[in-house]
Amino acid sequence: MKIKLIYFNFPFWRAEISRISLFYGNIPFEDVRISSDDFAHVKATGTLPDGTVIPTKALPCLSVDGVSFCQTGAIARFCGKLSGLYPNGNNVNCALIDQVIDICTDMTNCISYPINTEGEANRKSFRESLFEKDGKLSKNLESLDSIVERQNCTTKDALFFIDDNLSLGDLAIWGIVKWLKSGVVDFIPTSLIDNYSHLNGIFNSVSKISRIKEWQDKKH
Ligand SMILES: N[C@@H](CCC(=O)N[C@@H](CS)C(=O)NCC(=O)O)C(=O)O
Repeated sequence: MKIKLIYFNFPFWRAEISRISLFYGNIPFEDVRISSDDFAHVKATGTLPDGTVIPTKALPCLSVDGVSFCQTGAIARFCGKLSGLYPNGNNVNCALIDQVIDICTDMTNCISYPINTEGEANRKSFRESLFEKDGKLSKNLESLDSIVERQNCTTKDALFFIDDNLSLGDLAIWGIVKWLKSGVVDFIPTSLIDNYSHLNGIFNSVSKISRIKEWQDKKH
């Protein structure tokens, strides 16, 4: 099977969940990182300059033996099935993981500036509204934190979302927490995520895994 994972050259969770899943599972893949010129070509034609189809003209995109598909969740599940990080046969655990990926997607979408939000002051007040008491980001973080808490893993040494084992659910949470801690999201304080102890528990457990450290040493 010839797998190409196409994204930009940065470690955002939408791509990292699948890149790391394949790396963790020792599944060979081409880690394609495109330039802004290549992305302009995608926007204009729906393909990369080498002809690879990008069906939604947005990334990530996975090409498997010449068949391309987009959407973070679909790609992550495909990669997770290959690498053993998405359950095979336990539909409840699959749905629990899907729920996490969908919340991470909602969170990512809610942070994007709405059309016509121009100027520093408007952008600042938009982003600040997200983490007020009932702001969209706060609500998503609270939901995710309580979902992890309900999984009842908090007394274990290492905190993983499903059955004491690493899964796509952990990689999604790790990626989102890393992003919010990194300071790259304008007007969202990096300390915000400190309020969510269960999410930090997962983040710390995943960060300690040697294969994850190896990936970061190589690629970040
Ligand atoms: N629904 C898609 C959204 C993908 C998306 O918005 N990707 C961003 C990069 S993180 C992108 O390609 N933005 C450029 C654009 O849409 O023009 C998913 O879940 O993967």
